[in-house]
Amino acid sequence: MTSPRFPTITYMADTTAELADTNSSSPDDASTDEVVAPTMAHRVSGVIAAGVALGAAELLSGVFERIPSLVESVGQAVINLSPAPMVRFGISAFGTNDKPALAIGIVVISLLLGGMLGAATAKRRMVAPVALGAFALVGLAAAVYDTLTSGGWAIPACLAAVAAGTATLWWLLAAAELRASTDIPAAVAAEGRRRFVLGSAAGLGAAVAFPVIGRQLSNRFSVESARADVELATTAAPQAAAVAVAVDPASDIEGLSTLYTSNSSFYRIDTAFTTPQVDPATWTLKIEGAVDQEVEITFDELVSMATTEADVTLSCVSNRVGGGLVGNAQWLGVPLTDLLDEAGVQPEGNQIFSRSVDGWTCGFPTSLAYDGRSALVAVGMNGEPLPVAHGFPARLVIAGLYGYVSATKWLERITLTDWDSNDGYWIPRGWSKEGPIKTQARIDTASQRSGTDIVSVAGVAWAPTRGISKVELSFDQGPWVETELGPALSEETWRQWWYDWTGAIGSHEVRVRATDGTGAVQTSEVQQPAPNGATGNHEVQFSYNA
Ligand SMILES: Nc1nc2c(c(=O)[nH]1)N[C@H]1C(S)=C(S)[C@@H](COP(=O)(O)O)O[C@H]1N2
Ligand SMILES: [Mo]
Repeated sequence: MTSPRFPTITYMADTTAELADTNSSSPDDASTDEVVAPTMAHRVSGVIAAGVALGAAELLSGVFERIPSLVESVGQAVINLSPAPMVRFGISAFGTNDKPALAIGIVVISLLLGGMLGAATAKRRMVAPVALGAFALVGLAAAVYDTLTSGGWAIPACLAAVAAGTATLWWLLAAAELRASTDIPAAVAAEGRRRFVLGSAAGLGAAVAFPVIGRQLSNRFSVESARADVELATTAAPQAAAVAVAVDPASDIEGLSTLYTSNSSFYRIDTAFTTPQVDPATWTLKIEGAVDQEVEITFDELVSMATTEADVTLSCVSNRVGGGLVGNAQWLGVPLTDLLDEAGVQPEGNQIFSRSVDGWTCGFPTSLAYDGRSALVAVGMNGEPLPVAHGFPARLVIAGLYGYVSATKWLERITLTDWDSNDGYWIPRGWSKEGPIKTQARIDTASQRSGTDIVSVAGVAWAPTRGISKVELSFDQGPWVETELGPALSEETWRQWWYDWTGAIGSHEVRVRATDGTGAVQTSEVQQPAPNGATGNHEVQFSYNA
Protein backbone atom coordinates (compact mmCIF):
# COMPACT_ATOMS: atom_id res chain seq x y z
CA MET A 1 0.00 0.00 0.00
CA THR A 2 2.66 2.45 -0.90
CA SER A 3 1.21 4.12 -3.97
CA PRO A 4 -0.95 6.81 -2.40
CA ARG A 5 -2.87 8.03 -5.40
CA PHE A 6 -3.16 6.60 -8.84
CA PRO A 7 -1.87 3.39 -10.21
CA THR A 8 0.56 4.71 -12.79
CA ILE A 9 -0.29 3.73 -16.28
CA THR A 10 2.70 4.91 -18.17
CA TYR A 11 1.57 4.71 -21.76
CA MET A 12 -1.54 6.75 -21.11
CA ALA A 13 -0.03 9.47 -19.01
CA ASP A 14 -2.24 12.12 -20.60
CA THR A 15 -5.49 10.46 -19.79
CA THR A 16 -4.38 9.77 -16.28
CA ALA A 17 -3.49 13.41 -15.80
CA GLU A 18 -6.85 14.41 -17.17
CA LEU A 19 -8.63 12.15 -14.75
CA ALA A 20 -6.61 13.53 -11.90
CA ASP A 21 -7.68 16.98 -13.00
CA THR A 22 -11.31 16.09 -13.02
CA ASN A 23 -11.00 14.77 -9.54
CA SER A 24 -9.19 17.67 -8.05
CA SER A 25 -11.70 20.13 -9.45
CA SER A 26 -14.81 18.14 -8.62
CA PRO A 27 -15.26 19.07 -4.97
CA ASP A 28 -15.87 22.71 -5.79
CA ASP A 29 -17.91 22.08 -8.84
CA ALA A 30 -21.33 20.62 -8.30
CA SER A 31 -21.85 20.02 -11.99
CA THR A 32 -19.22 17.28 -11.99
CA ASP A 33 -21.21 15.27 -9.47
CA GLU A 34 -22.28 12.84 -12.16
CA VAL A 35 -18.72 12.03 -13.03
CA VAL A 36 -18.07 10.83 -9.51
CA ALA A 37 -21.59 9.80 -8.50
CA PRO A 38 -21.04 7.18 -5.80
CA THR A 39 -20.82 3.77 -7.33
CA MET A 40 -20.75 0.35 -5.85
CA ALA A 41 -17.00 0.32 -6.49
CA HIS A 42 -16.51 3.47 -4.40
CA ARG A 43 -18.45 2.00 -1.54
CA VAL A 44 -16.68 -1.32 -1.75
CA SER A 45 -13.37 0.55 -1.73
CA GLY A 46 -14.43 2.39 1.42
CA VAL A 47 -15.54 -0.77 3.19
CA ILE A 48 -12.26 -2.49 2.38
CA ALA A 49 -10.25 0.56 3.45
CA ALA A 50 -12.11 0.71 6.77
CA GLY A 51 -11.35 -2.97 7.28
CA VAL A 52 -7.67 -2.42 6.53
CA ALA A 53 -7.59 0.58 8.90
CA LEU A 54 -9.12 -1.40 11.78
CA GLY A 55 -6.94 -4.39 10.95
CA ALA A 56 -3.72 -2.36 10.92
CA ALA A 57 -4.49 -1.03 14.41
CA GLU A 58 -5.31 -4.53 15.68
CA LEU A 59 -2.08 -5.87 14.19
CA LEU A 60 -0.02 -3.24 16.00
CA SER A 61 -1.75 -3.97 19.28
CA GLY A 62 -0.82 -7.61 18.83
CA VAL A 63 2.82 -6.81 18.17
CA PHE A 64 3.28 -4.36 21.04
CA GLU A 65 1.86 -5.22 24.43
CA ARG A 66 1.27 -1.62 25.45
CA ILE A 67 -0.61 -0.60 22.34
CA PRO A 68 -4.29 -1.12 23.11
CA SER A 69 -6.80 -2.57 20.71
CA LEU A 70 -8.96 0.31 19.51
CA VAL A 71 -11.96 -1.94 19.00
CA GLU A 72 -11.61 -3.10 22.61
CA SER A 73 -11.23 0.41 23.97
CA VAL A 74 -14.25 1.60 22.01
CA GLY A 75 -16.21 -1.46 23.18
CA GLN A 76 -15.33 -0.73 26.80
CA ALA A 77 -16.27 2.93 26.35
CA VAL A 78 -19.62 1.93 24.82
CA ILE A 79 -20.30 -0.27 27.85
CA ASN A 80 -19.24 2.44 30.31
CA LEU A 81 -21.10 5.27 28.61
CA SER A 82 -24.25 3.44 27.63
CA PRO A 83 -27.29 4.29 29.67
CA ALA A 84 -28.04 1.49 32.11
CA PRO A 85 -31.17 0.25 30.28
CA MET A 86 -29.06 -0.31 27.18
CA VAL A 87 -26.46 -2.36 29.06
CA ARG A 88 -29.33 -4.29 30.60
CA PHE A 89 -30.76 -4.85 27.15
CA GLY A 90 -27.37 -6.07 25.93
CA ILE A 91 -27.16 -8.57 28.76
CA SER A 92 -30.73 -9.75 28.39
CA ALA A 93 -30.59 -9.99 24.60
CA PHE A 94 -27.14 -11.52 24.24
CA GLY A 95 -26.39 -12.86 27.76
CA THR A 96 -22.96 -14.33 27.87
CA ASN A 97 -22.40 -13.36 24.21
CA ASP A 98 -22.86 -9.66 24.87
CA LYS A 99 -19.18 -8.84 24.23
CA PRO A 100 -18.83 -10.64 20.90
CA ALA A 101 -22.12 -9.04 19.87
CA LEU A 102 -20.77 -5.61 20.74
CA ALA A 103 -17.47 -6.22 18.95
CA ILE A 104 -19.33 -7.36 15.83
CA GLY A 105 -21.54 -4.29 16.10
CA ILE A 106 -18.53 -1.96 16.26
CA VAL A 107 -16.88 -3.61 13.27
CA VAL A 108 -20.07 -3.64 11.20
CA ILE A 109 -20.78 0.03 11.92
CA SER A 110 -17.17 0.92 11.06
CA LEU A 111 -17.47 -0.93 7.75
CA LEU A 112 -20.78 0.76 6.91
CA LEU A 113 -19.24 4.14 7.67
CA GLY A 114 -16.36 3.04 5.46
CA GLY A 115 -18.83 2.62 2.59
CA MET A 116 -19.99 6.20 3.03
CA LEU A 117 -16.38 7.30 3.31
CA GLY A 118 -15.61 5.64 -0.03
CA ALA A 119 -18.40 7.57 -1.73
CA ALA A 120 -17.35 10.88 -0.14
CA THR A 121 -13.67 10.38 -0.87
CA ALA A 122 -14.43 9.69 -4.52
CA LYS A 123 -15.57 13.31 -4.71
CA ARG A 124 -12.84 14.78 -2.61
CA ARG A 125 -9.63 12.94 -1.78
CA MET A 126 -8.90 14.73 1.48
CA VAL A 127 -12.11 13.41 3.06
CA ALA A 128 -10.37 10.08 3.69
CA PRO A 129 -7.55 11.22 5.99
CA VAL A 130 -9.75 13.80 7.70
CA ALA A 131 -12.64 11.43 8.41
CA LEU A 132 -10.38 8.52 9.34
CA GLY A 133 -8.49 10.93 11.57
CA ALA A 134 -11.73 11.88 13.28
CA PHE A 135 -12.59 8.22 13.87
CA ALA A 136 -9.09 7.61 15.16
CA LEU A 137 -9.62 10.42 17.67
CA VAL A 138 -12.73 8.63 18.92
CA GLY A 139 -10.61 5.49 19.37
CA LEU A 140 -7.91 7.51 21.09
CA ALA A 141 -10.40 9.14 23.44
CA ALA A 142 -11.80 5.71 24.28
CA ALA A 143 -8.30 4.39 25.02
CA VAL A 144 -7.51 7.39 27.23
CA TYR A 145 -10.78 6.78 29.06
CA ASP A 146 -10.07 3.05 29.45
CA THR A 147 -8.82 2.27 32.97
CA LEU A 148 -6.89 -0.77 31.79
CA THR A 149 -4.77 0.90 29.12
CA SER A 150 -2.44 3.87 28.92
CA GLY A 151 -4.04 6.10 26.31
CA GLY A 152 -0.89 7.55 24.79
CA TRP A 153 0.04 4.17 23.43
CA ALA A 154 -3.04 4.27 21.25
CA ILE A 155 -1.50 7.05 19.14
CA PRO A 156 0.66 4.75 16.99
CA ALA A 157 -2.36 2.52 16.41
CA CYS A 158 -4.43 5.53 15.37
CA LEU A 159 -1.74 6.77 12.99
CA ALA A 160 -1.38 3.32 11.47
CA ALA A 161 -5.14 3.09 10.97
CA VAL A 162 -5.37 6.49 9.28
CA ALA A 163 -2.36 5.85 7.03
CA ALA A 164 -3.35 2.33 6.02
CA GLY A 165 -6.99 3.28 5.49
CA THR A 166 -6.21 6.38 3.44
CA ALA A 167 -3.61 4.65 1.26
CA THR A 168 -5.93 1.73 0.59
CA LEU A 169 -8.86 3.93 -0.26
CA TRP A 170 -6.95 6.25 -2.56
CA TRP A 171 -5.38 3.36 -4.38
CA LEU A 172 -8.66 1.51 -4.87
CA LEU A 173 -10.58 4.63 -5.92
CA ALA A 174 -7.96 5.44 -8.51
CA ALA A 175 -8.29 1.99 -9.98
CA ALA A 176 -12.09 2.13 -9.80
CA GLU A 177 -12.22 5.46 -11.60
CA LEU A 178 -9.86 4.36 -14.31
CA ARG A 179 -11.96 1.28 -14.83
CA ALA A 180 -15.16 3.26 -15.08
CA SER A 181 -13.90 5.97 -17.43
CA THR A 182 -15.66 6.05 -20.74
CA ASP A 183 -13.34 8.14 -22.87
CA ILE A 184 -10.21 6.03 -22.57
CA PRO A 185 -8.97 3.10 -24.58
CA ALA A 186 -10.38 -0.27 -23.63
CA ALA A 187 -6.93 -1.49 -22.66
CA VAL A 188 -6.64 1.17 -19.96
CA ALA A 189 -10.10 0.42 -18.62
CA ALA A 190 -9.17 -3.25 -18.53
CA GLU A 191 -6.02 -2.42 -16.65
CA GLY A 192 -8.06 -0.37 -14.18
CA ARG A 193 -10.45 -3.28 -13.78
CA ARG A 194 -7.58 -5.65 -13.18
CA ARG A 195 -6.05 -3.35 -10.60
CA PHE A 196 -9.34 -2.82 -8.85
CA VAL A 197 -10.04 -6.53 -8.58
CA LEU A 198 -6.52 -7.40 -7.45
CA GLY A 199 -6.34 -4.41 -5.11
CA SER A 200 -9.70 -5.26 -3.57
CA ALA A 201 -8.66 -8.85 -3.07
CA ALA A 202 -5.38 -7.77 -1.46
CA GLY A 203 -7.18 -5.24 0.73
CA LEU A 204 -9.76 -7.80 1.74
CA GLY A 205 -6.98 -10.26 2.57
CA ALA A 206 -5.24 -7.66 4.73
CA ALA A 207 -8.51 -6.64 6.41
CA VAL A 208 -9.03 -10.24 7.48
CA ALA A 209 -5.43 -11.32 8.10
CA PHE A 210 -4.26 -8.27 10.08
CA PRO A 211 -6.75 -8.58 12.92
CA VAL A 212 -6.54 -12.37 12.99
CA ILE A 213 -2.75 -12.24 13.30
CA GLY A 214 -3.00 -9.35 15.77
CA ARG A 215 -5.44 -11.23 18.02
CA GLN A 216 -3.30 -14.33 17.79
CA LEU A 217 -0.14 -12.43 18.74
CA SER A 218 -1.82 -10.65 21.63
CA ASN A 219 -2.45 -14.02 23.27
CA ARG A 220 1.22 -13.84 24.28
CA PHE A 221 0.30 -11.13 26.75
CA SER A 222 -2.30 -13.23 28.53
CA VAL A 223 -1.79 -14.49 32.07
CA GLU A 224 -2.81 -18.02 31.03
CA SER A 225 0.70 -19.35 31.60
CA ALA A 226 0.97 -17.72 35.04
CA ARG A 227 -2.39 -19.26 35.82
CA ALA A 228 -1.20 -22.68 34.71
CA ASP A 229 1.67 -22.44 37.22
CA VAL A 230 -0.59 -21.94 40.22
CA GLU A 231 -0.66 -24.87 42.58
CA LEU A 232 -3.77 -25.03 44.69
CA ALA A 233 -4.20 -26.99 47.89
CA THR A 234 -5.18 -30.48 46.81
CA THR A 235 -8.76 -31.07 47.68
CA ALA A 236 -11.38 -33.55 46.82
CA ALA A 237 -12.17 -32.78 43.22
CA PRO A 238 -15.83 -31.97 42.68
CA GLN A 239 -16.03 -35.03 40.48
CA ALA A 240 -15.67 -37.14 43.63
CA ALA A 241 -18.96 -35.84 44.90
CA ALA A 242 -20.47 -36.13 41.46
CA VAL A 243 -19.37 -39.75 41.24
CA ALA A 244 -20.92 -40.42 44.63
CA VAL A 245 -24.30 -39.47 43.23
CA ALA A 246 -23.78 -41.12 39.87
CA VAL A 247 -26.18 -43.85 40.89
CA ASP A 248 -28.93 -41.26 40.94
CA PRO A 249 -31.39 -41.39 38.06
CA ALA A 250 -30.54 -37.71 37.56
CA SER A 251 -27.27 -38.67 35.93
CA ASP A 252 -28.92 -40.27 32.93
CA ILE A 253 -31.62 -37.77 32.16
CA GLU A 254 -30.59 -36.18 28.93
CA GLY A 255 -30.61 -32.39 28.99
CA LEU A 256 -30.63 -32.07 32.77
CA SER A 257 -28.00 -29.67 34.14
CA THR A 258 -25.07 -31.43 35.74
CA LEU A 259 -24.80 -30.99 39.49
CA TYR A 260 -21.61 -29.00 39.02
CA THR A 261 -21.39 -26.63 36.08
CA SER A 262 -18.10 -27.03 34.26
CA ASN A 263 -15.88 -23.96 34.11
CA SER A 264 -16.20 -23.80 30.35
CA SER A 265 -19.99 -23.77 30.45
CA PHE A 266 -20.36 -21.52 33.50
CA TYR A 267 -22.13 -18.29 32.54
CA ARG A 268 -20.03 -15.16 32.39
CA ILE A 269 -21.36 -11.68 33.07
CA ASP A 270 -19.32 -8.54 33.63
CA THR A 271 -18.70 -5.06 32.31
CA ALA A 272 -15.15 -5.84 31.18
CA PHE A 273 -14.97 -5.83 27.39
CA THR A 274 -11.51 -7.40 27.56
CA THR A 275 -10.78 -9.82 30.36
CA PRO A 276 -8.36 -8.08 32.71
CA GLN A 277 -4.97 -9.82 32.59
CA VAL A 278 -3.66 -9.57 36.13
CA ASP A 279 -0.10 -10.67 36.84
CA PRO A 280 -0.32 -12.70 40.06
CA ALA A 281 3.36 -11.95 40.81
CA THR A 282 2.65 -8.28 41.39
CA TRP A 283 -1.01 -8.46 42.41
CA THR A 284 -2.01 -7.84 46.01
CA LEU A 285 -5.32 -7.68 47.83
CA LYS A 286 -5.81 -4.78 50.24
CA ILE A 287 -8.30 -4.67 53.08
CA GLU A 288 -8.79 -1.13 54.27
CA GLY A 289 -11.27 1.48 55.40
CA ALA A 290 -12.92 1.18 58.79
CA VAL A 291 -10.42 -1.36 60.11
CA ASP A 292 -7.91 -1.39 62.99
CA GLN A 293 -5.05 -2.07 60.62
CA GLU A 294 -4.84 -2.33 56.87
CA VAL A 295 -3.99 -5.74 55.50
CA GLU A 296 -2.20 -6.32 52.23
CA ILE A 297 -1.78 -9.86 51.02
CA THR A 298 0.10 -11.32 48.06
CA PHE A 299 -1.23 -14.00 45.76
CA ASP A 300 1.18 -16.63 47.12
CA GLU A 301 0.09 -15.89 50.68
CA LEU A 302 -3.55 -16.10 49.67
CA VAL A 303 -3.06 -19.42 47.87
CA SER A 304 -1.26 -20.90 50.88
CA MET A 305 -4.20 -19.94 53.10
CA ALA A 306 -6.82 -21.16 50.62
CA THR A 307 -7.95 -24.49 52.03
CA THR A 308 -11.67 -23.89 52.44
CA GLU A 309 -14.02 -25.41 49.93
CA ALA A 310 -17.60 -24.45 49.40
CA ASP A 311 -20.20 -25.61 46.91
CA VAL A 312 -22.08 -22.45 45.99
CA THR A 313 -24.64 -21.71 43.28
CA LEU A 314 -24.05 -18.29 41.77
CA SER A 315 -26.74 -16.42 39.91
CA CYS A 316 -27.01 -13.18 38.01
CA VAL A 317 -29.79 -10.78 38.89
CA SER A 318 -30.35 -10.35 35.13
CA ASN A 319 -31.33 -13.98 34.80
CA ARG A 320 -34.82 -14.31 33.42
CA VAL A 321 -37.18 -17.03 34.62
CA GLY A 322 -35.86 -20.18 32.96
CA GLY A 323 -32.62 -18.46 31.91
CA GLY A 324 -29.05 -19.70 31.93
CA LEU A 325 -27.30 -17.06 34.02
CA VAL A 326 -26.89 -19.41 36.94
CA GLY A 327 -24.35 -22.11 37.72
CA ASN A 328 -23.05 -24.28 40.50
CA ALA A 329 -19.37 -24.72 41.30
CA GLN A 330 -17.03 -25.88 43.97
CA TRP A 331 -15.02 -22.87 45.07
CA LEU A 332 -11.73 -22.96 46.93
CA GLY A 333 -10.55 -20.00 48.93
CA VAL A 334 -10.02 -18.20 52.21
CA PRO A 335 -12.98 -17.38 54.43
CA LEU A 336 -13.55 -13.67 54.05
CA THR A 337 -14.02 -13.36 57.82
CA ASP A 338 -10.46 -14.66 58.43
CA LEU A 339 -9.08 -11.73 56.48
CA LEU A 340 -11.56 -9.27 57.99
CA ASP A 341 -10.64 -10.42 61.51
CA GLU A 342 -6.99 -9.92 60.73
CA ALA A 343 -7.78 -6.33 59.78
CA GLY A 344 -10.22 -5.82 62.66
CA VAL A 345 -13.54 -4.45 61.45
CA GLN A 346 -14.69 -1.30 63.22
CA PRO A 347 -18.41 -0.74 63.93
CA GLU A 348 -18.89 1.86 61.20
CA GLY A 349 -17.60 -0.63 58.64
CA ASN A 350 -21.04 -2.12 58.10
CA GLN A 351 -20.61 -2.49 54.34
CA ILE A 352 -18.09 -4.71 52.59
CA PHE A 353 -17.32 -2.69 49.51
CA SER A 354 -15.05 -4.33 46.98
CA ARG A 355 -13.34 -3.15 43.86
CA SER A 356 -11.84 -4.94 40.89
CA VAL A 357 -8.70 -3.98 38.98
CA ASP A 358 -10.87 -2.47 36.25
CA GLY A 359 -12.73 -0.24 38.66
CA TRP A 360 -15.99 -2.20 38.97
CA THR A 361 -17.42 -2.12 42.49
CA CYS A 362 -20.11 -3.69 44.64
CA GLY A 363 -21.09 -3.92 48.27
CA PHE A 364 -23.15 -5.91 50.76
CA PRO A 365 -23.80 -5.76 54.51
CA THR A 366 -20.83 -6.84 56.64
CA SER A 367 -23.23 -8.78 58.88
CA LEU A 368 -23.92 -11.22 56.02
CA ALA A 369 -20.26 -12.29 55.88
CA TYR A 370 -20.57 -13.23 59.56
CA ASP A 371 -23.95 -14.99 59.57
CA GLY A 372 -22.53 -18.41 58.83
CA ARG A 373 -22.98 -18.52 55.05
CA SER A 374 -20.05 -19.35 52.77
CA ALA A 375 -18.20 -16.13 52.02
CA LEU A 376 -14.89 -16.70 50.29
CA VAL A 377 -12.05 -14.87 48.71
CA ALA A 378 -11.81 -17.60 46.09
CA VAL A 379 -8.77 -18.65 44.07
CA GLY A 380 -10.08 -21.99 42.79
CA MET A 381 -13.12 -23.07 40.79
CA ASN A 382 -13.99 -26.74 40.30
CA GLY A 383 -10.47 -27.87 41.15
CA GLU A 384 -8.64 -25.37 38.95
CA PRO A 385 -7.22 -21.90 39.49
CA LEU A 386 -9.98 -19.40 38.72
CA PRO A 387 -10.37 -19.09 34.95
CA VAL A 388 -9.32 -15.63 33.78
CA ALA A 389 -12.89 -14.87 32.70
CA HIS A 390 -14.13 -15.81 36.17
CA GLY A 391 -11.78 -13.51 38.04
CA PHE A 392 -8.19 -14.80 38.15
CA PRO A 393 -6.27 -14.29 40.38
CA ALA A 394 -9.00 -13.89 43.02
CA ARG A 395 -12.68 -13.10 43.42
CA LEU A 396 -15.40 -12.98 46.01
CA VAL A 397 -18.06 -15.67 46.26
CA ILE A 398 -20.80 -14.96 48.77
CA ALA A 399 -23.55 -17.57 49.02
CA GLY A 400 -27.09 -16.31 48.62
CA LEU A 401 -26.32 -12.95 47.00
CA TYR A 402 -26.65 -12.10 43.34
CA GLY A 403 -23.29 -11.49 41.68
CA TYR A 404 -23.89 -7.77 41.14
CA VAL A 405 -23.73 -7.02 44.88
CA SER A 406 -21.12 -9.55 45.92
CA ALA A 407 -19.06 -11.55 43.46
CA THR A 408 -16.24 -9.16 42.46
CA LYS A 409 -13.88 -10.76 39.97
CA TRP A 410 -10.25 -9.62 39.51
CA LEU A 411 -10.57 -8.48 43.10
CA GLU A 412 -8.12 -5.80 44.18
CA ARG A 413 -9.47 -4.06 47.25
CA ILE A 414 -11.97 -4.59 50.02
CA THR A 415 -13.00 -1.43 51.83
CA LEU A 416 -14.97 -1.52 55.06
CA THR A 417 -17.28 1.43 54.84
CA ASP A 418 -20.55 2.91 55.92
CA TRP A 419 -23.64 1.41 54.23
CA ASP A 420 -24.89 4.79 53.02
CA SER A 421 -21.67 6.39 51.90
CA ASN A 422 -20.79 4.05 49.04
CA ASP A 423 -22.89 2.47 46.29
CA GLY A 424 -21.60 -0.25 44.00
CA TYR A 425 -21.50 0.04 40.19
CA TRP A 426 -25.06 -1.15 39.50
CA ILE A 427 -26.87 0.68 42.29
CA PRO A 428 -27.12 4.13 40.65
CA ARG A 429 -28.02 2.27 37.44
CA GLY A 430 -31.37 1.16 38.67
CA TRP A 431 -30.74 -2.00 40.70
CA SER A 432 -31.57 -2.53 44.36
CA LYS A 433 -28.89 -1.95 46.94
CA GLU A 434 -29.48 -5.36 48.48
CA GLY A 435 -29.53 -8.45 46.30
CA PRO A 436 -30.55 -11.69 48.01
CA ILE A 437 -31.06 -14.49 45.49
CA LYS A 438 -34.72 -15.35 44.99
CA THR A 439 -36.04 -18.89 44.98
CA GLN A 440 -36.23 -20.14 41.40
CA ALA A 441 -36.82 -23.36 39.51
CA ARG A 442 -35.97 -24.07 35.89
CA ILE A 443 -37.18 -26.79 33.55
CA ASP A 444 -34.18 -28.03 31.58
CA THR A 445 -35.91 -30.73 29.60
CA ALA A 446 -39.33 -32.20 28.90
CA SER A 447 -38.79 -34.95 26.38
CA GLN A 448 -39.94 -38.43 25.67
CA ARG A 449 -37.50 -41.16 26.67
CA SER A 450 -36.76 -43.11 23.55
CA GLY A 451 -38.53 -46.42 23.35
CA THR A 452 -40.88 -45.62 26.22
CA ASP A 453 -44.15 -43.83 26.78
CA ILE A 454 -42.54 -41.67 29.46
CA VAL A 455 -41.80 -37.98 29.16
CA SER A 456 -38.92 -37.02 31.45
CA VAL A 457 -39.37 -33.56 32.88
CA ALA A 458 -36.29 -32.41 34.77
CA GLY A 459 -34.40 -29.34 35.87
CA VAL A 460 -32.79 -27.52 38.74
CA ALA A 461 -34.07 -25.36 41.59
CA TRP A 462 -32.17 -23.05 43.89
CA ALA A 463 -32.61 -20.83 46.92
CA PRO A 464 -29.04 -20.36 48.17
CA THR A 465 -28.59 -20.28 51.94
CA ARG A 466 -32.16 -21.54 52.39
CA GLY A 467 -31.93 -24.76 50.40
CA ILE A 468 -34.64 -26.52 48.43
CA SER A 469 -37.10 -28.81 50.18
CA LYS A 470 -39.62 -29.51 47.47
CA VAL A 471 -40.21 -29.07 43.74
CA GLU A 472 -43.63 -29.43 42.16
CA LEU A 473 -45.01 -29.50 38.64
CA SER A 474 -48.38 -28.61 37.25
CA PHE A 475 -49.32 -30.13 33.89
CA ASP A 476 -51.89 -28.37 31.72
CA GLN A 477 -52.99 -26.16 34.65
CA GLY A 478 -53.68 -29.27 36.71
CA PRO A 479 -52.87 -29.92 40.38
CA TRP A 480 -49.30 -29.67 41.68
CA VAL A 481 -47.43 -32.96 41.77
CA GLU A 482 -44.17 -33.48 43.62
CA THR A 483 -40.97 -34.38 41.78
CA GLU A 484 -38.02 -36.50 42.83
CA LEU A 485 -35.10 -34.49 44.19
CA GLY A 486 -31.40 -34.96 43.56
CA PRO A 487 -28.74 -34.71 46.27
CA ALA A 488 -28.42 -31.52 48.28
CA LEU A 489 -24.72 -30.68 48.28
CA SER A 490 -25.55 -27.90 50.72
CA GLU A 491 -28.28 -25.34 51.29
CA GLU A 492 -26.23 -22.97 49.17
CA THR A 493 -26.48 -24.99 45.97
CA TRP A 494 -29.14 -25.88 43.51
CA ARG A 495 -30.80 -29.27 43.50
CA GLN A 496 -31.67 -31.32 40.48
CA TRP A 497 -35.21 -32.61 40.22
CA TRP A 498 -37.04 -34.88 37.80
CA TYR A 499 -40.45 -36.40 37.14
CA ASP A 500 -41.68 -39.14 34.83
CA TRP A 501 -44.88 -38.09 33.14
CA THR A 502 -47.28 -40.24 31.19
CA GLY A 503 -50.43 -38.97 29.56
CA ALA A 504 -52.45 -38.36 26.48
CA ILE A 505 -51.00 -37.92 23.00
CA GLY A 506 -50.70 -34.31 21.95
CA SER A 507 -49.14 -31.11 23.14
CA HIS A 508 -48.96 -30.14 26.77
CA GLU A 509 -47.54 -27.51 29.03
CA VAL A 510 -45.82 -27.85 32.35
CA ARG A 511 -45.03 -25.31 35.06
CA VAL A 512 -42.63 -25.68 37.95
CA ARG A 513 -42.41 -24.22 41.44
CA ALA A 514 -39.94 -24.75 44.25
CA THR A 515 -40.25 -24.60 48.00
CA ASP A 516 -37.21 -23.45 49.93
CA GLY A 517 -35.77 -24.93 53.11
CA THR A 518 -37.86 -22.64 55.29
CA GLY A 519 -41.06 -23.93 53.72
CA ALA A 520 -41.69 -20.81 51.63
CA VAL A 521 -43.09 -21.51 48.16
CA GLN A 522 -41.59 -19.42 45.35
CA THR A 523 -43.89 -16.67 44.23
CA SER A 524 -45.79 -17.11 40.98
CA GLU A 525 -46.02 -13.34 40.60
CA VAL A 526 -44.25 -12.34 37.39
CA GLN A 527 -41.52 -9.78 37.87
CA GLN A 528 -38.78 -8.68 35.46
CA PRO A 529 -35.09 -8.94 36.45
CA ALA A 530 -34.82 -5.22 37.33
CA PRO A 531 -34.53 -4.03 40.02
CA ASN A 532 -33.81 -7.07 42.18
CA GLY A 533 -34.34 -10.34 40.33
CA ALA A 534 -37.03 -12.01 38.22
CA THR A 535 -39.84 -14.04 39.71
CA GLY A 536 -42.55 -16.25 38.31
CA ASN A 537 -42.97 -19.89 37.36
CA HIS A 538 -40.99 -21.34 34.48
CA GLU A 539 -43.27 -22.99 31.97
CA VAL A 540 -42.53 -25.01 28.83
CA GLN A 541 -44.53 -26.79 26.14
CA PHE A 542 -43.86 -30.34 25.08
CA SER A 543 -45.53 -32.89 22.88
CA TYR A 544 -46.07 -36.56 23.36
CA ASN A 545 -46.45 -38.73 20.26
CA ALA A 546 -47.01 -42.24 21.61
N1 LIG B 1 -14.90 -7.09 38.18
C1 LIG B 1 -16.18 -7.45 37.99
N2 LIG B 1 -16.70 -8.42 38.77
C2 LIG B 1 -17.99 -8.82 38.60
C3 LIG B 1 -18.80 -8.21 37.62
C4 LIG B 1 -18.24 -7.18 36.82
O1 LIG B 1 -18.89 -6.60 35.95
N3 LIG B 1 -16.92 -6.84 37.03
N4 LIG B 1 -20.11 -8.64 37.46
C5 LIG B 1 -20.75 -9.33 38.58
C6 LIG B 1 -21.97 -10.00 38.18
S1 LIG B 1 -23.27 -8.99 37.73
C7 LIG B 1 -22.12 -11.35 38.22
S2 LIG B 1 -23.64 -12.06 37.97
C8 LIG B 1 -20.97 -12.23 38.51
C9 LIG B 1 -20.82 -13.28 37.43
O2 LIG B 1 -19.72 -14.09 37.69
P1 LIG B 1 -19.23 -15.10 36.56
O3 LIG B 1 -18.96 -14.29 35.33
O4 LIG B 1 -18.02 -15.78 37.10
O5 LIG B 1 -20.36 -16.07 36.34
O6 LIG B 1 -19.76 -11.50 38.59
C10 LIG B 1 -19.82 -10.30 39.29
N5 LIG B 1 -18.49 -9.80 39.40
MO1 LIG C 1 -24.99 -10.30 37.38
